Amino acid sequence: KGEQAPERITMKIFDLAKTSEEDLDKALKRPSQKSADAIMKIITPIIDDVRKEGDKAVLKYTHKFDRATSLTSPVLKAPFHQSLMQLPTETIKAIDISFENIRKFHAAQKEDKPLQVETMPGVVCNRFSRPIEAVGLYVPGGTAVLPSTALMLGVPAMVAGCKKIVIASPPRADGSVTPEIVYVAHKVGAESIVLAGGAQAVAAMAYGTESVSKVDKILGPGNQFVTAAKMYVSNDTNAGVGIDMPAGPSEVLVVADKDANPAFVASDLLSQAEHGVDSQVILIGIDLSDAELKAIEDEVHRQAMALPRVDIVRGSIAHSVTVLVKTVDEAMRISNQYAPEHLILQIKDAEKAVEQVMNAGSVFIGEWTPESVGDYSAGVNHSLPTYGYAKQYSGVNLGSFVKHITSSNLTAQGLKNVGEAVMQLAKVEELEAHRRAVSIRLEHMAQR
Ligand code: HSO
Ligand code: ZN
Repeated sequence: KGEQAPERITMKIFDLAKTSEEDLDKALKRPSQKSADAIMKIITPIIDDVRKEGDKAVLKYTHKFDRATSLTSPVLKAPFHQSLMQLPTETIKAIDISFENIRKFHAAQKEDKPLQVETMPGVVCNRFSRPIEAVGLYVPGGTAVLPSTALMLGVPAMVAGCKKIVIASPPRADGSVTPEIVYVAHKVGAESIVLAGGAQAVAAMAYGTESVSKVDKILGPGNQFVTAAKMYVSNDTNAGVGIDMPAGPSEVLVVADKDANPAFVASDLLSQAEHGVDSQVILIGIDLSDAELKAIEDEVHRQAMALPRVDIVRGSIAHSVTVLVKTVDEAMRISNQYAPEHLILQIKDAEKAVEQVMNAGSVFIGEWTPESVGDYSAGVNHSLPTYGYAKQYSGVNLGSFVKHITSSNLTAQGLKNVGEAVMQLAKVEELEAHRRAVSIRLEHMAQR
């Protein structure tokens, strides 16, 4: 009796022409998450505990959840000792190249001069930006260490000029931090590394503890507990902390036509599928013959079987789908409806199709642009809206680390020009003091 052949790793297929709008919606639904209530019940006591007990509570949870029982302080303060960032030269080189590309792209997003508009003669409106003073960057641990996330959050924070950069990441069981993360923290000028993960890390940065600095904004992806904790603290006016966006499992949507290389297409699908069992990957095939579709499917199975994380891939492929369409327009309509975190266009005239992109976190154009280049080194950010939030959120960018402040500056003539409108509206709203703040000045002018 021979060994049983492994179950084929393949995505469910839907033909747009034979699928109702409703069934398509169902097929493209993201895998459901644990109920928000259940998660809140778990994290609320943890957050309360950290707020009241500070370091002691943070350590307690780190000992428990990360099994780092030898840890005696939840914080590593800069300057970080050289011995904590010992890395092979090729790793240093890779981080340095990526750092520089990410720095360049985010530095170009700086608005070097304030925006100024004279809306009426003598009425000048300005907008300028200032860095958020203290930011907390959450770098997930979990099934993979992600120093690239430290780069994607730390570099723009540094470029924006944030005074205090705090990085939080769950420690390894021996209580140490991954040297790659320490090296990135050092490069971006981080003030400290909080050796904690989950809701306890978020709470520590939101409220501050004896040794963890309180921050003004918390950014970064994380599991459902981290996301829920970010939501919780951002709703607590006592914390006075902002967040970037709700984060969900990673996802990619690949649009491929007849000319696409099946091996490339499969490799892109799998590079997202390996993130976690809750990840989702979507293939939209444009006008593919049975043989062309089969070539992609064969590649998905063959390449998946050779991956170290094949078990995770099995999980994510189980709720991933292929949708067959006839035209680019159909493909783009579905993509916009799905609003993928990553959109890969492996089609002829890919650049032209970009004009039709309405909802997506980041787009990868043409066959030589795998998503991995954006995950690590091209310069674009990989901290992106998932779960359909690309409909209303941008990915992390320089703007995520600054506030925009407006100012107005009127001359006497300017106040004469706009004053009447102000007084009228103040009257409508029955706010007499507002009206008088203008009239008192106009009268003063008339008396001179
Ligand atoms: N694709 C992930 C980011 C990442 N990939 C980190 C590798 N490391 C979510 O956008
Ligand atoms: Zn990735």
